[in-house]
Amino acid sequence: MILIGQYDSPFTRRVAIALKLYGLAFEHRPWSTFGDADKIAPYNPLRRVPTLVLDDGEALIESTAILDYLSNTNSRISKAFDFCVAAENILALLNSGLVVDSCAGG
Ligand SMILES: N[C@@H](CCC(=O)N[C@@H](CS)C(=O)NCC(=O)O)C(=O)O
Repeated sequence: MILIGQYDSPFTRRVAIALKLYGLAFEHRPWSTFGDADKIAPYNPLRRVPTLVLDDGEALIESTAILDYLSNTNSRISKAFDFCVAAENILALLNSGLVVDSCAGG
């Protein structure tokens, strides 16, 4: 796989982090959407990053869609991600005050 995009892009970073966590090997092409737009164009006509080029040549765009793809094709680790997302949602609910933590304050 080839990950196109510089790590100053938070969207590229989240894909790179997911690839690392999944233990997936990838080549990194730190191309800029400004200076390297012509290099990105053959893979993504929108010239945006991140773009993830799969081994069969198919190019995925939009970090959320890329993360979905990685999650769906790597089920063992995605369970850990699902757990983290669930934990984050619970914390967000507790922080919102909509749910009272019965353990808090004794
Ligand atoms: N919704 C997109 C956002 C990606 C994005 O905004 N990428 C910026 C770099 S951080 C980009 O490609 N900008 C160049 C452009 O839009 O032409 C995603 O999650 O992948």
